[in-house]
Amino acid sequence: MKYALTVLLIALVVLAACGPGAAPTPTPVPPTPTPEQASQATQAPGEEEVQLAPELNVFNWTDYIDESLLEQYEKTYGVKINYDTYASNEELLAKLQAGATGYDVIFPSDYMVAQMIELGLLAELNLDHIPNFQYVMEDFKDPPFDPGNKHSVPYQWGTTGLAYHVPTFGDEVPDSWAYLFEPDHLKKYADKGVNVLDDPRELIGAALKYLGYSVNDTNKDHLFQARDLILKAKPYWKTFNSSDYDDTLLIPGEVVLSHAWSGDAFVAVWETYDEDKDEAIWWYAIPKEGGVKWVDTMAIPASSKRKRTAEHFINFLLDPKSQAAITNYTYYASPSEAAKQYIDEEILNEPAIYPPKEVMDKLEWLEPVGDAATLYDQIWTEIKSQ
Ligand code: SPD
Repeated sequence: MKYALTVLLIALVVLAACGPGAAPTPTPVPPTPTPEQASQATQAPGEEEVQLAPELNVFNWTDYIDESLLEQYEKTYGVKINYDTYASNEELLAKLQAGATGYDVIFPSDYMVAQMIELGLLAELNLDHIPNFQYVMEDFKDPPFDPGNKHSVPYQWGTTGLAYHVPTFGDEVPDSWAYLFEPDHLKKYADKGVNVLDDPRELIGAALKYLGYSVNDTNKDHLFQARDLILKAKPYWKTFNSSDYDDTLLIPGEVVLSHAWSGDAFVAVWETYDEDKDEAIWWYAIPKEGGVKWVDTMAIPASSKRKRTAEHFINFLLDPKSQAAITNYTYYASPSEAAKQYIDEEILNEPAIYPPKEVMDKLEWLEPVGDAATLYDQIWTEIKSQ
């Protein structure tokens, strides 16, 4: 009984303390500043003042920028760039879907932009914050994969074809996907090494194109034919590599033929050029059946907390001089018209880098394949596991 009375007394005291007259005065807690609010306003001479975050996390394809640009940005604007790389669109998507929330600027390709928009993974851009967009060629504005450039602006573009070791092929130009898929061709040089891109849409797309279908085909029978073609050729291939094949396979001569993106192929062309004989050791061919043309873009993940700084950095990379520096380093083509004046003449005039219209017309952009994506995934798993 004594115990019950004590409990009652304590309860009454507590209730009284919580009553309206005794409410504790809350101490005001200031809202946590976003990284941009926490920063200082920064500007370069002649530029509008912008509130920039102290750091920016950038996630790009491997070997896809002249890194002196990163230093230049850091020095001019006082923003530290944390730079990380990936080797395929699928790797980028998997990271974002697994909940990686730290990235502020990413570089998805055309079809992946559409896929990411649908999944709600991209932030909307304010193009007023990206004035260098005005220099982008009309052909690269308002693309079907992102109408109105609401979520992306172009970074660099190129084609996919075959890089080949000229001394091995002599006068023969491997100008057909048959060189990558037909055992009769492969038998002649497979012992010297053949590499294919470790990229599902690119490899399945090339096989589809060789079979006379679209690189975006979703027909099950056609896709199984492409799978069978790949599985027959696979024993002749040495490597699946799309991250550093130019430096580790082409330049040191570890392979003599490679499924390749134009710029990576030209890194090998220029790095191995025989100055004395004025002869190329590596060259690049776009197969006569056609294939893939692509554009990689700059976008901001929906989860970014530094959107204004990300737009500022994207604008910096779209500056005509930055674009030219990137092209002069990567050998990929720039979508910036105004960059042309700063791009090396030999790059600008190289038809294998800036192909003429009749070649471009034979190539297709990769597009999202909708529900067939699951079938592409299954086929890719089968290809990689056999
Ligand atoms: N080393 C940089 C390669 C970037 C290539 N992106 C190509 C995407 C084509 N689907």
